[in-house]
Amino acid sequence: MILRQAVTADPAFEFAADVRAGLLLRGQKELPSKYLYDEVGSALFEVISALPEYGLTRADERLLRMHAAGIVARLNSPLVVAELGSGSGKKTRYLLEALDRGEHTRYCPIEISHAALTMCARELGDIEHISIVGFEREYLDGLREVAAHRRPGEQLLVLFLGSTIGNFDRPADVTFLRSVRNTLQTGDALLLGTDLLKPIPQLLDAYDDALGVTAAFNLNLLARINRELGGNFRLSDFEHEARFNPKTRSVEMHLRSKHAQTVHITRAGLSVRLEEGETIWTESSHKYSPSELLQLAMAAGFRFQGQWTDQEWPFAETLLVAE
Ligand code: AVJ
Repeated sequence: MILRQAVTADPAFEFAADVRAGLLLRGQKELPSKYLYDEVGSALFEVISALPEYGLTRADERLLRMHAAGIVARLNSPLVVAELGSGSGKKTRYLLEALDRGEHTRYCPIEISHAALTMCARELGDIEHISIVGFEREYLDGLREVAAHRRPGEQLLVLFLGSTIGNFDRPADVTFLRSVRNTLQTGDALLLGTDLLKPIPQLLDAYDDALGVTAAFNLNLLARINRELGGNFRLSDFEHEARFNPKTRSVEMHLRSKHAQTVHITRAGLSVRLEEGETIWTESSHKYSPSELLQLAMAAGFRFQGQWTDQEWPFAETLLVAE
């Protein structure tokens, strides 16, 4: 793999600033969900994907396995593939293998996690007609760079799988997709994987599994603050909570303070008081309906090209083309 790294500001400084801003909010305290994915968090998410309660990743993979040929048939060649948040790269294999059309294809995973990029290069490095160029960047920065290096006549396919879009609040999801659209040329494609609405008890189980892996995934955010920013959170003073918010149609993860306490975070220069029962909101996972997805895509400047859904665990892959 060729690796392109960004020359960015000190990441610990940014983490500290975001933690400070989120914990000093006057109403609901919050922490950005992107910080759930350090090395421990990424490994825990891999375990979550294997849990019986969490059908999301398996549905995504099943759809790509069953329909890779059908999806690829709707794309032009030559093609460059950019993936926003490659994760382990496992499910992308089906698409990349289906792209064997007698020519070489560049695959550009874009990830802020170095660990994930390495994992993905190891997982996909053996596919013969594919060359991997990894971008250790924020999504839009990486995508701009991929777009800047495309060759004339190449179609760009952006993969945004695993329902990561669900972590954006509405309407930030439209804003984000619009920014993606604006880095593309007319005729470029976006394959969007989204989790669909399903019965609430099933959703709550998926985000509060019997083994407690999701609880560990959530609590790890506090452990990470302790490790990287010199915090003194006692993890046993907090409990994991998953809630369904009907207004936003999202599952929210929170960390509930079991009693009144004050926490210090040295490298964020911060002392925070939490009341008994008060929560820190750490993630939202929005659930979509197929018709809402179409509206979202249209509002962002795409037109509908095809959709594949899973019946066992309602989930959709939607292929969109930039207008
Ligand atoms: C990786 C963002 C799709 O929101 O379902 C899993 C992360 N959070 N369990 C999701 C997650 C709690 C996951 N995504």
